[in-house]
Amino acid sequence: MNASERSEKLAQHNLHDKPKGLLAGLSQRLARTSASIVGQVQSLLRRRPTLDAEFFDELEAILLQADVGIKTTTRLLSGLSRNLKDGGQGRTVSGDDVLKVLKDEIVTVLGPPEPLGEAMESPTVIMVVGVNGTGKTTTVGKLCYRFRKSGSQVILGATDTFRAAAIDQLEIWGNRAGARVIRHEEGADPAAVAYDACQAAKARGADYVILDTAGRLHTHVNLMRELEKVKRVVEREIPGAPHEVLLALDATSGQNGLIQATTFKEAVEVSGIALTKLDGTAKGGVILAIRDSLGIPVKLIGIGEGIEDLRDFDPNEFADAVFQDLE
Ligand SMILES: Nc1nc2c(ncn2[C@@H]2O[C@H](COP(=O)(O)OP(=O)(O)O)[C@@H](O)[C@H]2O)c(=O)[nH]1
Ligand SMILES: [Mg+2]
Repeated sequence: MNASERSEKLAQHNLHDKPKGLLAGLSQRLARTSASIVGQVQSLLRRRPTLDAEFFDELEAILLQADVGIKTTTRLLSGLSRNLKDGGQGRTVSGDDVLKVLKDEIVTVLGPPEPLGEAMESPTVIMVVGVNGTGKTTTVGKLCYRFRKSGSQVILGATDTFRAAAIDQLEIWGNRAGARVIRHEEGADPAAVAYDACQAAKARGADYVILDTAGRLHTHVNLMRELEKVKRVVEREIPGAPHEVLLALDATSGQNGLIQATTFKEAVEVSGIALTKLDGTAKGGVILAIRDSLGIPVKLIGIGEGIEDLRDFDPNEFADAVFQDLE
């Protein structure tokens, strides 16, 4: 292959395969959410092409089913009727118009993308918190891999010392991604692990420290106290840290997840949400409820169990993937 062939191939790859491939990949992972919102609205439009009160009642039910939540659903419905001119009552509009307006309203509710917090001076410290099984360790592993791929040095802290298996699980991710894991024995003080992780990062000039925390303790109060203590140690050891407190929320947990978010938000000032398992759920509408009712931005989305199945959350890209049939 000569130089011009090579550059043509590269251009084709960049122009066509890559962006389309990425979006297609995301659409595929969000297919269940797409079916539960766009698919259902399309079928409603076939049954009720007139935007009467019954139409809006049924639309409300569809959005609530997809876990959009009552507050956000109300906001979407009023945006929709406002934008479909005469209040939408009794008018026949094209189904594509309705879907386009709904998509725009969704993008508006989601707001602009919010990047992960970064330190002015390395290391950046990221704490990942959340209840058991929400995907904390997996998210730590994926994030670590992403940073490693861009050439950064990462230290992982096994601050979930509640079970030995949790420490081993993090070690496996560390090995896969190529990062050192700071670990103590089962039952050790998590704040001591956090301290050592910060020291190791400073000594080695690492770019990132990611702390995997516990999700279960004997009591909820103990868990919150433990997280607060870890946070205090990090604050003391590294100026400006933690630069990000990410709450791992399972997208399939619905309104329950929102209640969890509130308690973590109070204890450790959650700065962003990693919404996991979006690939397995028809209830991805919860992403709208989170933004509108908690005021915490979703920064990352988990779309599979693999090491590369993590994306920055970009509201436009998300809406494009959910509404892909419209393009
Ligand atoms: N399908 C899917 N599974 C996920 C995702 N994130 C995590 N999981 C799975 O959820 C389970 C619990 O994850 P884990 O990281 O151990 O949760 P933790 O207890 O919060 O640390 C594991 O089986 C993961 O493979 C995701 O984005 N998509
Ligand atoms: Mg874990």
